[in-house]
Amino acid sequence: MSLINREVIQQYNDDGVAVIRGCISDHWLGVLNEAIEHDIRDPGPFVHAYQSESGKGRFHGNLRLWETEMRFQDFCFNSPLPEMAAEILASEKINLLYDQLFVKEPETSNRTRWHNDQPYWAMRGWQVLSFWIALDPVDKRNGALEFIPGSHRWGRWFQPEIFGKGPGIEQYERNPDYEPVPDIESAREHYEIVSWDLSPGDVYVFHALTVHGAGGNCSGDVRRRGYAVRYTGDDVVYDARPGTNKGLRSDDHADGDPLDSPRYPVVWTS
Ligand SMILES: O=C(O)CCC(=O)C(=O)O
Repeated sequence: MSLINREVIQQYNDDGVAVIRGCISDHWLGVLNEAIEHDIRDPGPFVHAYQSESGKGRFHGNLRLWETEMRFQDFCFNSPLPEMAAEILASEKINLLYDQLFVKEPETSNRTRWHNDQPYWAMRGWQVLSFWIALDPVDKRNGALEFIPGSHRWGRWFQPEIFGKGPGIEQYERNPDYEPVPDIESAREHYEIVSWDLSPGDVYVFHALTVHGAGGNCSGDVRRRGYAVRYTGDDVVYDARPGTNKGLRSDDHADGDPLDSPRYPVVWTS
């Protein structure tokens, strides 16, 4: 039986982004809630504590959480997401690329800059997506994600830039094949921009080249916890090009290698 309805898959293919309502069960939301609160109190090794731009609130980011926290690992491996990824990507197997946490507490004014994800990642291929899971009610006021539909097919790779300042956060190497991200925020009227309000358990699913960003959390009392899990399909291999996030590279892979390994485990096969 199919886990995803056909309209969602069609919209993902056409627009590079779709919403899956009620995707995550209460059981898994409970697991994630506990693991996230634990990570905020006692962060895993890849934490990036972005400085709050307003001096208020807190922007807590972390990645590769599943490698050290078994509750995240259980979710990334055993929730319905790997099989959903296989259906959406029409892939025979699914690898876990990595997972990432974005917590904007109330009054955290930091925007998430417009970007597309694939330039940050040491892999190439078309079959790569993210599920972004809402743990709180999300709307424009507290930092709902915004997307440019169809931008996954622009064929444009934008130079990665840091999301904020903070201890240990370094500028990215320049890659001459990348182009600077246009100033979309100042020219919003020239772009089609879509966004959806989410309830806890709803998910944005989007292609790795879809351009997206988010506002700050302007709410005085509603948190905005988003947990993203990135999966790849059959056509993806390791890519050693410059400009990617060093923390997401692997010392055990050479350019062109299949990802399959403890670092990028196969989490589903047909
Ligand atoms: O949650 C955010 O603010 C940003 C999320 C994002 O950029 C991503 O998941 O790729």
